[in-house]
Amino acid sequence: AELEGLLKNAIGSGAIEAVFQPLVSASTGVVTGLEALARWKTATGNVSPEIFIPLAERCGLIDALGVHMLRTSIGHAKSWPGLTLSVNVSPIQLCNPEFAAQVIAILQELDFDPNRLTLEITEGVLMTNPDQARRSIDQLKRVGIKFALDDFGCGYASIGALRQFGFDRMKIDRSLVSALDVTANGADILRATISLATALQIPVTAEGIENSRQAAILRDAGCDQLQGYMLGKPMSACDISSRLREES
Ligand code: G
Ligand code: G
Ligand code: MN
Ligand code: NA
Repeated sequence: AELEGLLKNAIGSGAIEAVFQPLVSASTGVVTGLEALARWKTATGNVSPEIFIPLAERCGLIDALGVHMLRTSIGHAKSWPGLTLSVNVSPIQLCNPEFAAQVIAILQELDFDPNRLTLEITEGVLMTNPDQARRSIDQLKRVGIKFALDDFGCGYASIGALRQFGFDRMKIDRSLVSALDVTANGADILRATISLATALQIPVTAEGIENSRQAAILRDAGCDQLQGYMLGKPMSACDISSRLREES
């Protein structure tokens, strides 16, 4: 309960910040997009998003947190022209009938091209409230916003859901990528998964790339985009700007 009050204040006061992790072209190594990730720094240390995101979902603060993350990350992304911005969206937000209108209003207010925005969602919502999820997704896709199915391969997400909900991209969960280092058939599972998505003409991002062997396997298996500590850790907006200057 105490943490709940602190979280409410943190959202209101801007103490929750966005860091950004590079999304890199598998063929050229160039940064083509950024994923915003929420960070909460307190006087006594950082609180992990694995703690405060579920807390926000439980105590009714996730809508406010989500709006805050969209606003701040779009504010930064405006100074990175040509790059896409990916923002994680909680299933609870997607089930809020007001969500789509809120997102569209924020884009207009901040004058940000909807075609540059990707919303990342995990599959849970597609099972629990498919009708509202579909309404939100359809409304946002109509204005040009893209959708990525996050953490693919670690839950119940099906290739069918990718198509039914009109996902523009699939993100392979990092647990499948790290399995490459320990299991012999890990690469076969990944290749099969990626080729199914590719058959549906859905491009694939691999998450959690930590070494060049993983990068090579996933590139050769057909991923067009890679993400992970090897290609760039989540960084402050300022550090992203320096990295982009170095590359250009
Ligand atoms: O940044 P990190 O890898 O520690 O994130 C842990 C989890 O928190 C991931 O599942 C990530 O998707 C989630 N997460 C991080 N930032 C946000 C956010 O702004 N909104 C939502 N809904 N989830 C987030
Ligand atoms: O659920 P989602 O995919 O949004 O989670 C992103 C989380 O994954 C972030 O918290 C980020 O810090 C973490 N992450 C990103 N790249 C790597 C990586 O290469 N290795 C590991 N272990 N975690 C990563
Ligand atoms: Mn994500
Ligand atoms: Na993930």
